[in-house]
Amino acid sequence: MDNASSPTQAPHRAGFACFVGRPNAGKSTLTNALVGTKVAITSSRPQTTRHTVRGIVHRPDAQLVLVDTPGLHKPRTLLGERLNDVVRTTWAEVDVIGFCLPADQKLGPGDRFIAAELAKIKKTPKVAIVTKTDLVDSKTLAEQLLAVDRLGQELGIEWAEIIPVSAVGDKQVSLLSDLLVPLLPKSPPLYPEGDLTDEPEQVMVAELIREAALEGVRDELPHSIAVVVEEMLPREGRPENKPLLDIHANVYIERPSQKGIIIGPKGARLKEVGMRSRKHIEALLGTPVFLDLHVKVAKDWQRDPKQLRKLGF
Ligand SMILES: Nc1nc2c(ncn2[C@@H]2O[C@H](COP(=O)(O)OP(=O)(O)OP(=O)(O)O)[C@@H](O)[C@H]2O)c(=O)[nH]1
Ligand SMILES: [Mg+2]
Repeated sequence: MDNASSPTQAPHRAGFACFVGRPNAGKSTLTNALVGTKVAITSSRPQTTRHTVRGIVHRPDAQLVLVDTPGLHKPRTLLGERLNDVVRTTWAEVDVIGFCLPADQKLGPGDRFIAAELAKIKKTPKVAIVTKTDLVDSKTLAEQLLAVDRLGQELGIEWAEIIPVSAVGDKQVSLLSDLLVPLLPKSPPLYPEGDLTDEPEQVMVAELIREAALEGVRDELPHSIAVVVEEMLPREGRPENKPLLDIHANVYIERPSQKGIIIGPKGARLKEVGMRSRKHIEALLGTPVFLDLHVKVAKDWQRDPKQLRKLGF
């Protein structure tokens, strides 16, 4: 009898865990920390994630598929409504839900709203994850853990676990995966070994450009930015050992007045965005890249069903 079938060894498990929480709670950063690679873009602006991103954690005993979702919030646009729908559909389909609450902010109406929604889903185990613990002292953290426990009691949610983590400080991240695995069903792996995400390359590239474009912009502008990769083609006539990938992408904004901000004086900002994202894209694809960025206006795309469809929502 080989080891795999010995009765003392736990059966292999595989399944889906989704992270939910309000915008900026640290869901995508935690997803990346667990996977060990950047599969989801992150930023200090709320509502960075706009579609579900799957990150895959491979372990000898289990395959944990993390589904990072957009932050759930009060929708102000059609895009916002679409994002919230995506989140709700996702949590109906997963084996375990990880509810992310930042340690550095008192529980607010946004968290209560999500918790009340989660309370309606009876069958799925829920783990409360207090994120960003590196930002607070131990007293504040203890108070937050108690508050989360009380929130569960108030709403009739029985947390399978309450766990504090820091994705940036790498505290308790692997413990979190240890706690999630037993909540998954017994199953062989669902994805091939080595796959870290099922995101198409073109989407990953667009997201890396959007991440770079988000840096340093303020107010409403982050929400107005969308990126679409139009074409990715190997440059013809290059020697085999010196390939170059041409990437053409459009950066969309909502109003002509935003164009100047994105492009910057003499194109300096757009150039910076190109340089910064190109580094990440080259690391992702493992090949030198020529990145051609164009800024275009898609008028009020967040509210326009036709434009939303064109941009992939
Ligand atoms: N200090 C600290 N900062 C963190 C930690 N996790 C996330 N952050 C920061 O919090 C901000 C938001 O992180 P994200 O991972 O993008 O948050 P999110 O929940 O995915 O946000 P949305 O996609 O907008 O819903 C970023 O600036 C992160 O760097 C952490 O463990 N410690
Ligand atoms: Mg996110």
